[in-house]
Formats: sequence, C-alpha cells, structure tokens
Amino acid sequence: MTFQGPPVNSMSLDFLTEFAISMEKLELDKSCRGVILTSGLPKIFSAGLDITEMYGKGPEHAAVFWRAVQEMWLKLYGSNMVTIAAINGSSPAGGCLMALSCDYRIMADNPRYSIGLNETLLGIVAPFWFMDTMNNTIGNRETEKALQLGLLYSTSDALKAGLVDELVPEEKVLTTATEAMAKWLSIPDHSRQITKSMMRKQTIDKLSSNRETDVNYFVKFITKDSIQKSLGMYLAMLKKRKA
Ligand code: CO8
Repeated sequence: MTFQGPPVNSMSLDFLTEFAISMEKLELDKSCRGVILTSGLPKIFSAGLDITEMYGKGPEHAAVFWRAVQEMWLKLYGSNMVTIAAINGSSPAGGCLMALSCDYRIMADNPRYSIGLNETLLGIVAPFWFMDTMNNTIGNRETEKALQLGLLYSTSDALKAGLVDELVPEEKVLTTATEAMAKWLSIPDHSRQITKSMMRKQTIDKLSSNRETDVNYFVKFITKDSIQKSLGMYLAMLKKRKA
C-alpha cells in the first residue's frame, strides 16, 4: 500500500478513511496474506495526523476525526495479515505510530530522516494507546524518555533503540521489505496469527472497550483554548520554517 497524499502524507480524515477501507478489503481478501506500507512521496513516510483537522474545528468534527484515528490503529495493530513498514522518509508522531503498529520496520538509512512520537513538542499528549504501542516495541524506560522529551530519533538511534528493525540504503527499502515478507509468510498463518493476536489482545481491548471515553477525552482536550493556541503556534512555526 503506497501513500500518495502530497505534500507530506498527513493523515486527514479522507486519508484515514481510505486507509481503513483499504485495510478492510485486504483483510477480507483470502489471497492477501501480508501488506507492506510505504510512501510514494520523496523524503516523507507520513507527517502524522493532519494538524489542520485538529485546529480551529468544532467538537463534532474532532469526534469524527478521532474515531477515524482509532479505526486506523485498530485495523492495523489488530490485522491478521503480516504488516511491514517500509519507511522511506521521515515519520513523526502518527507516522511513527503507524510504523510501530506493523510487525516489522525497515527504514531508509538517511541522516536527514527521523522517527518518533514528538507530541509533547506540539504541547499535546500522546494518547495511552500510542504510548502502549511504543512501550510494547521498545520497552518502558526508553518509551518514558522518548515520550516526555518528544524524541525524534535519527535513523541510527532508532535502530539502537529497537524502534526500527533494519536500516538499509534508500533504494533497497522495498526489496528488503519484500524479502522480510517472504520470511514472515513462511510461518503457518494460523499459528502466527494466533500468536500475534495473543500478544496484542490486551492492548487492543484497552481501547476497544473504551472508545467513546477516549473520544470524549480527546474532544475535551483538543478544543481547550491553551491546546488550540499551542497547535496554532506549531502550525505557524512549520510555515515560518519553510519561508
Ligand atoms: N499536518 C498538517 N500539515 C502539515 C503537517 C501535519 N502533520 N506536517 C506538515 N504539514 C504542512 C506544512 O505546514 C506545509 O504546509 P504549506 O505548504 O501550506 O506551508 C507542508 O505540509 C509541507 O511541510 P514542510 O515544508 O515542513 O515539509 P518538509 O518536507 O520540509 O518537512 C516534515 C516534512 C518533516 C514532515 C515536517 O513538515 C514536519 O515536521 N511536520 C510536522 C510533523 C508533526 O509534528 N506531526 C505531528 C502531528 S500530531 C500527531 O500525529 C499525533 C497527535 C495525537 C493527538 C493527541 C491529542 C490528545
């Protein structure tokens, strides 16, 4: 699955909806046993959630948007398929969550790329299920540090921390992902799927059984004046940096 949402594959409501529909179709297609996620844009895997969907919008929109974010994660983290992230560019925040939700991560070894859950830098707090997903991958101590500092890891630091599994030259990202896929698919589906589901069930249940509480928390948080101000400043900083 190749993301094509210029300029930066930010996850707008449309992007998230299309992603969820595509995942559902693939999940139902018995001939599809695995999916590689990658970007069709240069330098960016995904810039994470589309900040403009969370800024200057009313509570109704915030609730619809947040349900779509939840749906993206539930479909990906809970997928029966083998999921591999071929990270061919920077991958902050929601982009990092998406990569972390896969079974295996291969990143392009480019010193200009970074990956991490940088929410605190925007003055916002990563939801508990973002935290859990990272924790399940790199462990509690590293996650605490990464989340409080809003760390955007360089590719080599990401490899050291276990945030990605392999670094390869940019032009080899997709072929390496395909080779990794063959290895994962050589395991009998039923035993691999049950193992994956047993490992992830508790984390998934924590959100599935509390979805509306999580939506209400998000809406209350994101519509606060102070949070809107932080997001507005961050958006302005992005634009200024460009100018
Ligand atoms: N959302 C919306 N627009 C964005 C985003 C984004 N996440 N990222 C970049 N853009 C826009 C820029 O504003 C710019 O717009 P314009 O062309 O109108 O000026 C355009 O995309 C291009 O951006 P850049 O010029 O910055 O592109 P570069 O190639 O130089 O850099 C980066 C690409 C590295 C991706 C850079 O744009 C960047 O760092 N973006 C911000 C990434 C980020 O911090 N994302 C966090 C999103 S929040 C999230 O995912 C989880 C939130 C959880 C909420 C929980 C609350 C309870």
